[in-house]
Amino acid sequence: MLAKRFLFHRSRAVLMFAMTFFWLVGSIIPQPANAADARPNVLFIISDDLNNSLGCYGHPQVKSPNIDRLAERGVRFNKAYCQYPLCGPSRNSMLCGLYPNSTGIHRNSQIFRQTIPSHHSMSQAFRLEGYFAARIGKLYHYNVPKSVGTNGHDDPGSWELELNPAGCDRLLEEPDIFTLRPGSFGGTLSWYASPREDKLHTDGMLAKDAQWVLERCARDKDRPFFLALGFYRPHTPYVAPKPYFKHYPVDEMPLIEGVEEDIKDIPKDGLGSHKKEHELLNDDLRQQAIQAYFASITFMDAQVGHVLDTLEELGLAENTIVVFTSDHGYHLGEHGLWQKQSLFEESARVPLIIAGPGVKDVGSVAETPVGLIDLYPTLAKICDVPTPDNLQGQDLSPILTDASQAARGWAISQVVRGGRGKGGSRFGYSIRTPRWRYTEWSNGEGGRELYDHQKDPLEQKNLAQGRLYGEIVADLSKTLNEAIATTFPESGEIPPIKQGLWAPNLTDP
Ligand SMILES: [Ca+2]
Ligand SMILES: [Ca+2]
Repeated sequence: MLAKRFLFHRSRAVLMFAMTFFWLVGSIIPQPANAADARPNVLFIISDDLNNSLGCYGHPQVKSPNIDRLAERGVRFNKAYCQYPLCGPSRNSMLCGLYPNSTGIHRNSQIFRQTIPSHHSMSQAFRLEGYFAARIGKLYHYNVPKSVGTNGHDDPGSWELELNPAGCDRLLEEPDIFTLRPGSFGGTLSWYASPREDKLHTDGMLAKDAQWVLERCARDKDRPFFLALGFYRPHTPYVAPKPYFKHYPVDEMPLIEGVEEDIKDIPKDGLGSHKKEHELLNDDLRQQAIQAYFASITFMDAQVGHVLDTLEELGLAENTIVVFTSDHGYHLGEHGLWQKQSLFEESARVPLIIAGPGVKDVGSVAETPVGLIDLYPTLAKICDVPTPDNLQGQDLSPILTDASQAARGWAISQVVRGGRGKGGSRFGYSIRTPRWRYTEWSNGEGGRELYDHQKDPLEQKNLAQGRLYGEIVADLSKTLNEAIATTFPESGEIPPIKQGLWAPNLTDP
């Protein structure tokens, strides 16, 4: 009861603070003389650690009716890729419109203000053009679940309003969560079917806060808004209300077969995201983990649904661009891997749907490879917002008019293996073209991988060593290395972390 009361008072306190803040901001910023700015609003929704296990992406089991209905009124990108399959580097890259080699952020718990402090982030560019920019939940990196309810590794310059809900999953239930590594919930496979209802969970509160902000935006149309919502599920711990687990009987959860044979042709760094603790899994635990991951997706989807309903009820849907995506994909046992940080399709690929103004090819599917890095130039283009000159993504708006249009023809993802210590860091890069995935570890010295998606969508057979494919490997290696060159800033140097530029640690409540 006490805990419940704490939750209630805490959320009330946050809302009251937010209301005061909202009012203050509104009174400081000069209002345009002529009311009603007609530029489109942006509702930017990102889910954390979500792979393409969604109904609209053809998953045979996962229920995601709300994201599916967004896809029906938008363009669904079937080959969208993150630039780095880890929260912090991916999000800094996406929100800066720069590759990780240009943000200088290759690890978690860092922010681009430590490397390129004067760069304008995406929402900052909108702010500078008079948009009201707000964030609810995780946009830049957060240590989940420890930093839930705090600002995480946020960039205050990106927003005018920041709300950090924390629900029962963070404040009450940790002692009940099953985890492979006792005491650890964020980096480790962990899950719990919660007896508490949606609205007490962080993502439920997040949807409520979003409705609250949208109601106020609908009342006062002087300024268009850029509202960014960062849902926490299905990131570990996979905590969701019990009813969502019932959709997914444990013994029907898909197990991956033939891993031992599959991994024989994969270079060592290709499997570098393997964690020792995953060896504790047996088939029963694997199926429980997958059940909880799927349940967390359906729970998050329901919260997205509440926000989309509100957008429609308030009459905002017509003039609001809605983006739905994730920061990277996720393994559920493919190649013996779990979670993220690999360069395989499951980890590099993300869902991406864009709906609303600027979308003319409604309900269609774009097959050309694109990246999260493309979102900044695309949204800025649709909303006529000027951007920094050094953005590295491409404008996808022609694809929103005609989904059969080709973009630049490839998307590139990277990871770093090894630490700062002995041996130093080793880079892995992977390029995805309409047909192929081609990967080089340490410029090829650490191995190469080639997969033919026309015949082998599960990337089972590494063709890079076969004589038959020598020419294709040479061609793709050339394309990859030309692509890598475009990921660096003009100086050619990865911007280093400068000490002292980012003092406050806002991550631990
Ligand atoms: Ca993530
Ligand atoms: Ca294989």
